[in-house]
Amino acid sequence: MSATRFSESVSGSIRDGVLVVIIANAPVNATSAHVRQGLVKALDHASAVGTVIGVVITGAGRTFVGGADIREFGKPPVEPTLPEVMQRIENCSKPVVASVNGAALGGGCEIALACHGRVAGEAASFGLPEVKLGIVPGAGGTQRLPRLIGTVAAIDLIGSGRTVRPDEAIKLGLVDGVAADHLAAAVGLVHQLAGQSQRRTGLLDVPIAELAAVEAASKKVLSRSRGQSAPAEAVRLVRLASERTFRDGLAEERATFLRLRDSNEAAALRHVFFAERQAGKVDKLEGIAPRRIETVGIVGTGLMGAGIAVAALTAGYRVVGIEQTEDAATKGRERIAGILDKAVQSGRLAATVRDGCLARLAVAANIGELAAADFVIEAVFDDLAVKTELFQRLDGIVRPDAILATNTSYLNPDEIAAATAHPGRVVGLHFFSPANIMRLVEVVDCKATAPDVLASALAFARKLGKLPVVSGVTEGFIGNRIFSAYRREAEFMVEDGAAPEEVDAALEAYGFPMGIFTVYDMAGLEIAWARRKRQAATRDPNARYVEIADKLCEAGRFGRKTGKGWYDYASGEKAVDPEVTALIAAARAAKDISPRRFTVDEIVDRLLRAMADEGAALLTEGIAARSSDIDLVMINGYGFPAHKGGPMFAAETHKDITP
Ligand code: T1G
Repeated sequence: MSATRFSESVSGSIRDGVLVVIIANAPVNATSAHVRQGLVKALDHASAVGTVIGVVITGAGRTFVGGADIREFGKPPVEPTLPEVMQRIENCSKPVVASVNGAALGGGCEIALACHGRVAGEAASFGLPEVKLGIVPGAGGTQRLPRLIGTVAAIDLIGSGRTVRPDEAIKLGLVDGVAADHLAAAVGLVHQLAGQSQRRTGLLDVPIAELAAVEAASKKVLSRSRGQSAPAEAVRLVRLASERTFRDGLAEERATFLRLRDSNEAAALRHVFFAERQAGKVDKLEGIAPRRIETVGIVGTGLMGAGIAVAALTAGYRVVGIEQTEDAATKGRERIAGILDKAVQSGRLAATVRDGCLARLAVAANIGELAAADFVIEAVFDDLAVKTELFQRLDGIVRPDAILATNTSYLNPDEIAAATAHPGRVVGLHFFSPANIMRLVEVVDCKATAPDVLASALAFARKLGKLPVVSGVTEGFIGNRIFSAYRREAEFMVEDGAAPEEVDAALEAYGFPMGIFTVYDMAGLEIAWARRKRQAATRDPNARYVEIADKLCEAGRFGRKTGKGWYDYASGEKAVDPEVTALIAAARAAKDISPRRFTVDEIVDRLLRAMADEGAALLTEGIAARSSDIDLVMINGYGFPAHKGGPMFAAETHKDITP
């Protein structure tokens, strides 16, 4: 049957007396203005044509509807608004059924909720992830979802922004059926509903829920919101659904959505959303195909190597781990198996997947086992001679087209590459520990790295589910270089009068999970101390240098692991240590510094400015390709609060930062 076009992205055709409406708005069928206009025209058409008994709405391609068009936010609204479309669907005199072929997210899920019935295909997923964008659902989601699945489940889904697959959706009552041929099932459901009074979601009563369960669900969402306002607003709106009329609830939801949409928090999270999709895009790699990778070699199966091995195994690769002795190899395999077992115990991994991973894992003491590897990552002690010697040995073992990746944090990978037979096949892959959990990987584009090797490293990182950010070669790459600047500025302020606990409190109030001195104590002070001692001979004598951290190390205060660092941990919790307070006072006196007070705003402004200035230098030097990459590194590797957008975004929008 020929299709009727209702707009550039919405068309329909008749199937068994049902108007099947297809939304085709690449890449994710976002509800752009022409989608909304097309849907209204299709509903008008269905209502006007007597032989049409009802409507099915479905999406073209892999997505049902990926949500409102985020790029339209902040622009003047174009009629019809999404809430108006939902009302037209829900109030349609003929049955409207959603045939959910893929992701139904945000406004996409709200379209499904406004329909009189919902059938999920096997590839369907449902979610209201608006809180991840700093907003709340704005087209009825907070008011319709609890009417279908209850208040507690709705608080969980909308407060967390997580998605559900068909099996959970049907259990929750979110869909009426799951079918491989969801379109045929949806047409069938229209026939079942035709001629009856429609089950309008908005007119359903919210099922009564136990207050204790509602409170517990609310508390769980709020405990994770760490400084963000959207999750709390989402919970408030869902709970309102059982307290106010549908009309009042919709009005309150819309007002809250519009207020949050224009907030700094939402702007920051939208920035992060688009930044993540830009990261890892490298112009010079246009048209460059990555090499085939099936077997991954990992030299060193300590904490870092084992984490990388688990990430590669769960991504489906075959992994050959290498250690120096049989005993170390056995321990390495046990370490990897232990991480996989923990993932199974926590429900994050199916036991069958774990078994498949172990079947694809070999850990040996014979480095010759790497002959078959397509991609080898070294995760050995961070020493230039050790890594260089290893790569020289690998030159004689692996195939010429195999890729060698160094996981160094601070060494210069160009020097490692230069010592090998094929520098073009060397690339940096700086994982963040634990490598099986942390999303961020800095992919280091060395001077000699061949384009297809860089493309292969990026493809490998993506297949691991990582967030790859390309960095040029500089000490500490993007993240650690900015972290060093951040640490220096914090220590300047401590030497000038701020207490470490004041700096940490200011950072935690801003949204960091932990302040820098607490992080320092967790990571261990000795690492930076070793680097400062290494750099002492070449340090600029005229540059300000704070010796307080050195004094702490000289006193054996290396942080939490030694029970003392910037704080004291005798009680098990961090506590201000009078010895440190005295040590800081002595350091100030030695430089005739009269301590002064710092406000919280000044502490935050100075640290944001230090990070942003270092980020600007990285852009000027061509180490970072774009400022949003720098934001992603600091958010995903160093705890910078995502709802502040990252240091570069915050510097641009933070009104009080001193120029
Ligand atoms: N608006 C505009 N562009 C979008 C978009 C959206 N909602 N979603 C994705 N894109 C772009 C993305 O920037 C990228 O562009 C391309 O599509 C492919 O994306 C009223 C107000 C749907 C699961 O939060 O989760 O509805 O880089 O790489 O891996 O209550 O995109 O190619 O130029 O992610 O296949 C709520 C966001 C919006 C879902 C597909 N919806 N999107 O993943 O592709 S607010 C969301 C996603 C809302 C209502 C409220 C994913 C996806 P480019 P991609 P993918």
